[in-house]
Amino acid sequence: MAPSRADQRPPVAIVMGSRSDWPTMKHAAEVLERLGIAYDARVVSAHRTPDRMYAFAKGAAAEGFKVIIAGAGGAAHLPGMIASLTALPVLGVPVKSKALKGLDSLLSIVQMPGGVPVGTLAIGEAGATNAGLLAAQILALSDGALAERVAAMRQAQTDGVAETVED
Ligand code: RP5
Repeated sequence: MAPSRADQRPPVAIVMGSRSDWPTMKHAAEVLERLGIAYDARVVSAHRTPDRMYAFAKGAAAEGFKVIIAGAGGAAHLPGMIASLTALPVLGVPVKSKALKGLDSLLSIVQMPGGVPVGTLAIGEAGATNAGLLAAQILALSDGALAERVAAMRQAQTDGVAETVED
């Protein structure tokens, strides 16, 4: 769970409530790596390490982060609590929980009160992948070279969809 590149201040923070969330959240990291975007991945729990969560959220902008991807499962308060403490865009990933298959995570993250937004993605790996891509698209608004890499990735995805159903 080390930063992907040490040669620059990472613009993206990937935070998660538990190490058990990493198999899901690594899909966000993989997209960022493919696009050459540095990130920092940390375990920050709203419930088990609230002081760490507060310090991270309050200091995130000063650390140089531009976008925060926050994943959690169950009573998934981490993305919303971070969003309450920073003006950086927060993308929330509902991690698939054992008991309720992530529906609890989704509802905990998506039902924010008006005025404190969390951009909520799909449950599980697809949500993490899209969080990474959405973070890239946000950063690409002010980075033309990155915008070209994002466009190339999307085009490769389109090109990879066969129209026929047989090999
Ligand atoms: C949440 O509780 C975490 O985000 C994780 O999805 C879930 C279970 O955590 P562990 O008990 O596996 O550490 O806070």
